[in-house]
Amino acid sequence: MVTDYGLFIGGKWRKSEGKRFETRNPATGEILASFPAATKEDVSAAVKAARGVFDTWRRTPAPRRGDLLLEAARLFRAKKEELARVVTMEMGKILAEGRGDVQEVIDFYEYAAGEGRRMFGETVPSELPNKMCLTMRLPVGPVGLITPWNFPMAIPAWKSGAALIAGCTFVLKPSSLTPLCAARFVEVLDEAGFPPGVVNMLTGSGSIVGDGLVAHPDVRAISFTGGVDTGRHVYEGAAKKMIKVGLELGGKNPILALDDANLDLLMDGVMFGAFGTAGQRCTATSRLIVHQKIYDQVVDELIERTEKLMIGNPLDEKIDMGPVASPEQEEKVLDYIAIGKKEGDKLLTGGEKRKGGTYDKGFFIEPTVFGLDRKKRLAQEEIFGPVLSVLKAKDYEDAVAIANSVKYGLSSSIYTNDLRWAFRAMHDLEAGITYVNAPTIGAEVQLPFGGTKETGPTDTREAGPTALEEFTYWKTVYVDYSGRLQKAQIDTERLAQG
Ligand code: UN1
Repeated sequence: MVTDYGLFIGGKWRKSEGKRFETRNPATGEILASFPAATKEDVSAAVKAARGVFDTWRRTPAPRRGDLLLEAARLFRAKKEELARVVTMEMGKILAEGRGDVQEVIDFYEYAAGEGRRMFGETVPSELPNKMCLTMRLPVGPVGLITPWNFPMAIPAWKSGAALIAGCTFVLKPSSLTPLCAARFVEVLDEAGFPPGVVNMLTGSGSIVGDGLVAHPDVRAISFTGGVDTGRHVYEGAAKKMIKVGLELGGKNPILALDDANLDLLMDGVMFGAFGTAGQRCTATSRLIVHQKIYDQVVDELIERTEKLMIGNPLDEKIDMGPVASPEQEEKVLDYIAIGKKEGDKLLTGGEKRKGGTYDKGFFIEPTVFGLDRKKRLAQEEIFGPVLSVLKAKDYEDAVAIANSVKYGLSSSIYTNDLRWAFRAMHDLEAGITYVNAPTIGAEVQLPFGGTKETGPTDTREAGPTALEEFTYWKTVYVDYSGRLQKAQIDTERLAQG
């Protein structure tokens, strides 16, 4: 049965005048649900609802806001299996990863709830007597959250959990490939008991809903995860209004394999990093940079392991890798594979769309490995699919130079047993995250997540204690209890003279 969803505005599912669209299972082609493409009027209504309740929500004590987040986390835990299946059916990641997606929601909501009892500011001495100073965080206002399809519950949770605990109300605009995940996510928040208007969701296009949120005068921050071009567009729009913006825009994440690495550990990490979620993570390992001494051995092992991966319907627990998420994704990845073949990059394994039988119903691409030169397009551009490039490095310095030769800087990794290289890599790799002896994926919610270079501005970080920065501003307070006018900088001179 296909559910016809509405838009979630002011605590109710509402009808829209907008055209409807459907969401499908990328493994089977089955239609899962239908949604309206919100109109400009819907955007105004959702922001109005978020603005209307903002003062009540910001005045709700943060620990009490935290209670609601904890209640949501409890409900997510109770529904974990059911929601994981929705993630797998709508997005195509294997069930174990669907469960991981929902677990990340639980983890972050629990973590963010605790922030409600911290959210520390500082007390600072004044230069004048009987006067003190302090700093505190205040919520910026209603915010817009624009989320991608690859972590269709976890990323809405990172953004909304931080916004809610900070005291912001929000309008979520999920990717049009995964509106069902977002709707199920929002249903849980509704059940947890957030006051009407605190949580709102609009499905629809980037040009109407996304741009509409960015431009709306009452939306006071935007958090966006997605591609660089859209991110730049969001950044420009946000600059016009002088609002906060958090951007997380992808990566070309390397694993550096030094000649002393534990090869089994390395191979386990590479397989998970490159082909987990069919390579559709911002943090996916898309380059393997190998020391020349172990290059041939690593390539042989890589081909052997890649060819053993089972591709198929991700609901089947035996399957290692599901489909890519949509026909557009499939076309993009196959185009990159064609570029690789044309530019003379050495195709080591894979490189084809899987055909025949049930494969014809979905978007299945073989896990693919190319051996190539650092300057080639496949070694530079984000592919967002199951395509790994292997590059040969002369030594540590050369490996770092290759790693840093791209425009992105999200995640990175080094496999070595030599502390000297491990510690140097922490400083040398231009990336927001560096793993030692672990692949480029697998970030935990209690730590900052984000990148450098064109992955996004470095002043915001999702997750961890830094998550609050996206949705709050600092208020500085001076309290003068001397009972007379004291002049900073001016009276100070008199005081110094005694
Ligand atoms: C993303 O791909 O945008 O670190 C997020 C990881 C996940 C989150 C990825 N926990 O791979």
